[in-house]
Amino acid sequence: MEHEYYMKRCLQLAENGRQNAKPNPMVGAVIVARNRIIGEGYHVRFGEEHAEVNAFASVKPEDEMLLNEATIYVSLEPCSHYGKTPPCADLIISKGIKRCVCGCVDPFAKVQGRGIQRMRDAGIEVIVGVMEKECLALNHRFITFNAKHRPYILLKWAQTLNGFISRKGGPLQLSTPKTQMLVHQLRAENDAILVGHTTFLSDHPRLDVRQWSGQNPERIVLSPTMSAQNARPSNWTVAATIDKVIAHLYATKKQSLVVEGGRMTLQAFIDRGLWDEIRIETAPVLITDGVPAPHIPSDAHIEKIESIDGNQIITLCR
Ligand code: AOF
Ligand code: ZN
Repeated sequence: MEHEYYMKRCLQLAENGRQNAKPNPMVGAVIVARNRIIGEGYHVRFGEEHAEVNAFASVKPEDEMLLNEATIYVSLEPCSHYGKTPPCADLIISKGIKRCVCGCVDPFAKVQGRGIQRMRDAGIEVIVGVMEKECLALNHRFITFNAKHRPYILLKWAQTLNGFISRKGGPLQLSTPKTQMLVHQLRAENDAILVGHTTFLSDHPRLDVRQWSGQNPERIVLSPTMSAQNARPSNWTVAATIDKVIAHLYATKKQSLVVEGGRMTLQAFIDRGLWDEIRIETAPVLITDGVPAPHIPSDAHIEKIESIDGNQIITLCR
């Protein structure tokens, strides 16, 4: 319980890095001695100090003598490599810390348990996996990218109550102004976005973030026939197969991909098992005929159900 209490504080602190830490993970750290927090910090910005460094910097001079009886809580395993900053595991060892409680292992190839091992070798008691699910979820894009060597993939579609995603040959407005704005927020949070060429040609989607602040994701149209020259607007990426898209995104360090349709494209991702999350918006609308929604994969489970402006948003995970 005590561990969970302080780990919750780490998660709260980590959250402050949401805008600026990426592509690094959001990380929070708390130093505790004699049932009191004597230092805390988070990873503020990519390229700058890690959470642990900021936590140690916040310890008051009069509390420094408590470090050798202190526990440091970190939402992610302390790093063991020289990146833009020196290894946090070494810093923790040099400060004489007694115990380290980590939320989860860092799957980044240069770390992967080496930070934990290095602290154990130095005689520090290390506990791993406190609030692990929450710590992994906080950085789901970073974690998936490093653990699975591909971007985190979110499939999303909107459907009628009777399961159609569009009319045959005609538009169908299912999102509400608010859910539409949330789609723009989602785009701003992700690195790339993809549609199939039928959707691209019929809907002329902009797939930008005009209703939210932030950067547009890389926009990709999946097409076996289209060339980069006839893709308009021209700043889209054109790709012939799904595997090439995934390899391209991994090589260019894009940690996440949103697939916005249409049916064939979504189904192709599902059939290949290439998905981490599926978000379905169901509007209380009935039509008689249309394009049916993709099949929900059998290993999906319901993570969350929300109701926004009368539409139901169901999030599925595996
Ligand atoms: C930590 N604490 O607060 C964070 C960690 O290039 P660098 O030096 O910033 O290192 C980036 C890597 O360090 C990143 O990929 C991840 O493995 C780890 N992030 N580690 O000990 C932190 N943000
Ligand atoms: Zn570090």
